[in-house]
Amino acid sequence: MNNIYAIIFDLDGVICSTDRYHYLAWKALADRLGIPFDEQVNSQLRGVSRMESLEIVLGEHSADYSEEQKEALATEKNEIYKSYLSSMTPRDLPKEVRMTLHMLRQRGYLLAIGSSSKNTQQILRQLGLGDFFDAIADGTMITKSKPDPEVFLLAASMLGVSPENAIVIEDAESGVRAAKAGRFRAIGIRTEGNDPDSDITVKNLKNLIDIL
Ligand code: B16
Ligand code: MG
Repeated sequence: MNNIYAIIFDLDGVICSTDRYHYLAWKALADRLGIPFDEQVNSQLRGVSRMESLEIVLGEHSADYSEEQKEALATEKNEIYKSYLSSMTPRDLPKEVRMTLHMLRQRGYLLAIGSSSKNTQQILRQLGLGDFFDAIADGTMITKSKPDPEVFLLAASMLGVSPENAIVIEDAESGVRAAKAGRFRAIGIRTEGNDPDSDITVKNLKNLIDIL
């Protein structure tokens, strides 16, 4: 691809499968509250911040809880989520992800993370990627989460590149929309179908090697 110097990766669902842990943690909270929760609701939470996710999970029950109670519920979910994270090791980094990252680095691309997650640093450390990326923009540094482009624009400015010279890799609709809103090119990772908003859709991260 012409004029691409940097690649910004989403974390959850692209670099690692923490999306499963998010699902299990939200499910445990929803079950305790007696609120129905399934994979369909979970798919709406991809790329969305913790508090916005809670609103989606609570749905019509949102008005039953004060802001203070909602903070406590989000903390409860995060504690369950972190108990899953604590067992992650570098072995949880898929081989093709490791290989792709190293090949892209060898080809001279700047590599960054653009994630809504406030747990980004811990996840990267546990996967053995704590020092790997040239820049990390995450949920602790932004005020608006995806589909707002803030996190990707921040990653690009940390790298010192313009959006038109960077490409965003995303698994979530909200993330692809965020990339397009920031005027980045976007590659969607999908196991089924094409993402209508992304410029290209690939099934696996390793397919990037053939495209870039
Ligand atoms: P946390 P990404 C996102 O990560 C997840 O996809 C989303 O499900 C989660 O609610 C959000 O991070 C916030 O995560 O509770 O750890 O701060 O896909 O942007 O890497
Ligand atoms: Mg994601």
